[in-house]
Amino acid sequence: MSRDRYNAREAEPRWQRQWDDHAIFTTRNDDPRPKYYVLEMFPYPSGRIHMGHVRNYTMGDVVARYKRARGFNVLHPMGWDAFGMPAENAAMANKVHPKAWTYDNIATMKAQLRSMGLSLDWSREVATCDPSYYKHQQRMFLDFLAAGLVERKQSKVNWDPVDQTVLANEQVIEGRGWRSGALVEQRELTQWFFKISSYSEELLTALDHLDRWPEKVRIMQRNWIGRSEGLLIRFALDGATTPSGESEVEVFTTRPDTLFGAKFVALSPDHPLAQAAAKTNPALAAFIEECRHLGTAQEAIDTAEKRGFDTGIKAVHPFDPNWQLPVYVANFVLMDYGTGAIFGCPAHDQRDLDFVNKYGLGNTPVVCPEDQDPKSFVITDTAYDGDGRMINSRFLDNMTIADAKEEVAKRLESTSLGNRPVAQRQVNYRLRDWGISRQRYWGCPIPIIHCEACGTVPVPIADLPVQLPDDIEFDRPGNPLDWHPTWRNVPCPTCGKPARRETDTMDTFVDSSWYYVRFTDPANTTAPTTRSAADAWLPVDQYIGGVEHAILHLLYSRFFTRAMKATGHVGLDEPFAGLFTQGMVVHETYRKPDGTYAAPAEIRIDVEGDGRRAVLLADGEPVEIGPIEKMSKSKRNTVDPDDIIATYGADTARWFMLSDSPPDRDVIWSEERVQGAARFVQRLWRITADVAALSTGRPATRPTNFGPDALAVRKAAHGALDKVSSGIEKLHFNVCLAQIREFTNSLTEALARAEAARPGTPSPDLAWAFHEAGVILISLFHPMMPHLAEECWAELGQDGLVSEVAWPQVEPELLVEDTITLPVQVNGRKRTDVTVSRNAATAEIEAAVLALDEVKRALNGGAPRKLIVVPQRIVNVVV
Ligand code: ANZ
Ligand code: ZN
Repeated sequence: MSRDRYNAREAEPRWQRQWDDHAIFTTRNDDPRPKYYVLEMFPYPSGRIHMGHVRNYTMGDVVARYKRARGFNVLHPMGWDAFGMPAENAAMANKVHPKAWTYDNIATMKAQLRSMGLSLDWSREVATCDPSYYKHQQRMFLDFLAAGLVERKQSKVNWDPVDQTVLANEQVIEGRGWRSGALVEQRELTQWFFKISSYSEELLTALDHLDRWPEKVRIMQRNWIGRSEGLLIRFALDGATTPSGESEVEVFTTRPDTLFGAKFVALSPDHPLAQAAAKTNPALAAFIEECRHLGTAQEAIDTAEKRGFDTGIKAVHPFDPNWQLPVYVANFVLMDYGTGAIFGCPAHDQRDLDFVNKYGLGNTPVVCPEDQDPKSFVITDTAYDGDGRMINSRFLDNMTIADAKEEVAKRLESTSLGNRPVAQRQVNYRLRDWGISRQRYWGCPIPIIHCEACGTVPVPIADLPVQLPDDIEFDRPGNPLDWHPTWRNVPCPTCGKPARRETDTMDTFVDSSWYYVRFTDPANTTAPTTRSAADAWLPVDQYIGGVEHAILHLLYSRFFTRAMKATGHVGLDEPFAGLFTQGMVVHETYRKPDGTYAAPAEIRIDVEGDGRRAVLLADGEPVEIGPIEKMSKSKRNTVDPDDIIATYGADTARWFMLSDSPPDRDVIWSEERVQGAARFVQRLWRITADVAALSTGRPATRPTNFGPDALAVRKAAHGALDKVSSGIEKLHFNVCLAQIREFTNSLTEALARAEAARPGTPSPDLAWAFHEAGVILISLFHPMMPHLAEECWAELGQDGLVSEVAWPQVEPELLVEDTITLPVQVNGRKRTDVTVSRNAATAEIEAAVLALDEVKRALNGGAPRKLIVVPQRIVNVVV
């Protein structure tokens, strides 16, 4: 062959230029073909792409290229989630402007993405830090505000004392700020909120219809929304024990059945009754102050030691006026859930049990598992929260939990305290409103002006965008916008008097909550969306990204779409019809004798017998091979996509990423396996050359008959085509790749056989079949290795670009693999063939033979004298 090695380094940029020159990935909104919107989660412009991006974007690209070949008008855009703290951190550390830092990173990463050969429509690129993007976000904030979906309220927030900013609960990890790692404090601040909690029920029930989402993600969202049905119960207080004659406290419970196991009532440290009691009780006041240092995050509260303080107040059991319960203030009771007060039933709630075991309040089990004897059933260290029958519960005894809940609810609903029922049913959600205020510079300014006379005044839409000032200093902690000499000073839009701008900017999760909508018409300068375009393109048919976004980003986007619908910007509720969460890219770690990590590029692996040994390239010192972990800078186990692309080419990297594991599992990066992928690239190149050589003499039109060799080649090709097509539809990429390898093997063998039998000139039907197989093979691997595919396509003498060619059509007849064709003889002479299932019973074969025209003619209406079936070989009819 003329060129026996495929040179990816030379070929890849050449094909990328071709695609660009022909703008073949630019998508038009007025294209009449059916639409398909495939989207990968857009990157944060951190500086360089990493292997996680390579994996994510390769998967999306396979889908995009496949759907395009299947005749869809495919939208496959890319942009930048470009606001956020790292740009400010870089500004503080390196004296570079966040904007310059961000746009430099975008330029670098865009070049890297281009080198991957992704079929993206770059004409729709957006960066969320661009005023042409955030202008519309500000507009929607104002629309949401007018629609009652935004609220300004005092709230307790997680305050990161190092970054000097508010953190969402989710940004607090084990009591520390997600970026700074500083211990989080609680502060009372006035913040802007999106009222996501108004949609709790809807966001929950709609999950049932997201049948192309992973079940695990739906479960996580369900838990996050956290719906619970329960009872609000008012406990009377013994007036003699309360600070100023308070007469009752209301609790929320999901387990009213356990009321007879109650041992105490507990209040949140922020509960008004706790506050009132603290006024005259300095020790209690000190305890409450201590609780303040715990974050507002659920996790911090769950993991902290359960502590309480006995207020001396006594509550009265709702079913027994002579039964008093001590009232504690406890650190595990949240003010913003339920009523901020609970009754504790230690036998059936672990927190309550930990609590009573600490304070010596004892426990009484009231639910007994079916397989236990109620007389001997005791609880010591582990609460029982399973099913069972009621015990120790007076009129509830022997009931199921469900019946007991109902009985308690009924009785308390019809008993009164004061002149209201003691209890009332209530549904609660864990989901809190979304606090979006951040005290940062590099974010979307909240378009509000504060006026002493008029209050909070929306910036008039005509004045948008409220643009970030460029001249900004990062010389002290806090919000740089607060220190700007002039930016905040503006006249009030309503009264004209001097007023000041809101200096908080929006949580960056807002930016990523609607970018997929903006992609449908990013050129619209007057409105966030063009309704016709948004409605035509949405929902995203296939969204692909990391499972780390399973809760927040996806939930916020689902809310945002609904809010955009309520304000007329889109016409649908659910933005992502199909969701796929890919696994991570993981790699071995290498530790030097001094405990520091070595990078993969710094070591060499020697294989000795069945063991592997790592040594430092520099000095041959041994290095310990550590566990396989997610690629991360801290463990230095990263591999730079640029290096891989430079060494092997993008196609090899893409192929490897898809080949080694199911796409939802982690893939272990292994240099040896990457080399395997690189060898396969060369193999495909050689096989293309062989196909080209052996198919030159093929007939111009499709032969009507194919001999067994040609038929076998065609069956292999169509079988692979069928399986790869359905594999891509199901995103089972690794299965597709295995199919392509298998097909390649069988084609290699067929080519070798043909070459051995008739060097250089196979029969015309076989030559035709080889060519067809070559076309199918290239089409099949094109979505994964597009550059190589273009090169092979040209080598095979095909016209145009394979990126623009239609997906081959399967011929279903060729998929019937489990049949066998037997010659049929009549009185010793072959008359015809019969095709039957390979494992057909003799009677079945006989029936099929008797139904053949040739045999019927020979029998002339009579029965055969003999009918002999030689299994797998031949059939003889004796007339
Ligand atoms: C008595 C009880 C007995 C409870 C028992 C549980 C088990 P979910 O399902 O998450 O809604 N609770 C109520 N308000 C609370 C607050 N502000 N802070 C901390 N805990 C609170 O949880 C509801 C249960 O959590 C309620 O039911 C209450 O304890 C507690 F065997 O009431 B339960
Ligand atoms: Zn005013």
